[in-house]
Amino acid sequence: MYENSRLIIDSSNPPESGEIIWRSPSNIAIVKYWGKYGIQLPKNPSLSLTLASSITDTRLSYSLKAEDDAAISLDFEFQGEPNEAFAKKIVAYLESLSAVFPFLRQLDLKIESGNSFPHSAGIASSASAMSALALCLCSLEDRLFGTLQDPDTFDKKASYLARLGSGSACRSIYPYAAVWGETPSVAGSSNEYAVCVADQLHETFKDFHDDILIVSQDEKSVSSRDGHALMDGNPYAEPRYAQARTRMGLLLDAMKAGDLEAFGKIAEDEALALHALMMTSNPSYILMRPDSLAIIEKVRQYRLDTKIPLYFTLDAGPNVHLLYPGAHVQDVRAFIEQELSEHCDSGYVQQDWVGEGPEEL
Ligand code: 2P0
Repeated sequence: MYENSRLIIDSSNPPESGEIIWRSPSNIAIVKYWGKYGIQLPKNPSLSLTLASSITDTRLSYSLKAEDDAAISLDFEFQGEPNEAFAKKIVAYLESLSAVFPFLRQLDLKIESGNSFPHSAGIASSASAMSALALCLCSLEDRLFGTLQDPDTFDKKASYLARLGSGSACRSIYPYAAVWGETPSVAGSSNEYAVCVADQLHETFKDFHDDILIVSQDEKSVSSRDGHALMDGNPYAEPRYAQARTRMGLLLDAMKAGDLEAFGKIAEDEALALHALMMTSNPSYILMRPDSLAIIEKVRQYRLDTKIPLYFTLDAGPNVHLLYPGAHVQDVRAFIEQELSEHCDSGYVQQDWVGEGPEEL
């Protein structure tokens, strides 16, 4: 879609060396992406809230290679240290983009990346990391060729590139909320990239919290990549995709109206549907832990007792995300401290909230 053989540096007019830094957040899906085809193309549309405190900072430094060769030249550091495993993945990713960014082979690149949260905590680090890298690459293209001056064009390309790295990353490009995947509910929606739906949100969802209860920091028994692949043999796959399409319309209606009850019901139903799909895969697997269930039961009881609109969602892991409007932050934080942190690994809670999206530093 974005192949462009003209993006080649004219070596008779070499660019100066430079660096680009982007800070990009994670996101939490409310309607979930689970099941894909091709290169991270989704089987159903998804909607996420863009987070603020769970972020990756990525610095891309570049200079023209002294000697022309066709290899990707990359020096990579994660949290201040070389990381071979990540470096390999990033080289493979950059190689896969050679028709989109042919100039990458002309440069010596250094990428330094770091997260605001522990890498292994099960917070979607691929979303913040891949979106930050995609944004750096788009800024580099624009700096070298001036081809991405229009902000919408820039964001769309960054979202497309982030998706090629990790599906859910394409939603992190935008403030407040994004929709990825074709849906009649959002004009211009696409399977190739996400679009921003901030202008469709009731104000409630712009001052909205997501406190992430870290139940376990152990590595997951089944990766998201393998989990997506298992959807291909899942007997519930087709009804699930239809369910997600229906819920997308209902969720957008609820979020436009500021209907927290309808929003919360869809959020919880989606979380449990995601984990039901894992349990009904072949082989089946369970990523929730007993503490995840204990938290869910306490949240539902707390809502009944207090009428405070506190809801949960889950990512592909045991951690529980608590969703609630900013007006209730004091009550909910006290509840977490008194009742829920005992279910967390070393009492660890990552406080997060809906934010304004990535920024160039
Ligand atoms: C989501 N998740 O919508 C869903 C819900 C987790 C649960 O997308 O293979 O890291 O890179 O496309 O995006 C996690 O999977 O998978 C995910 P790839 P990704 O956020």
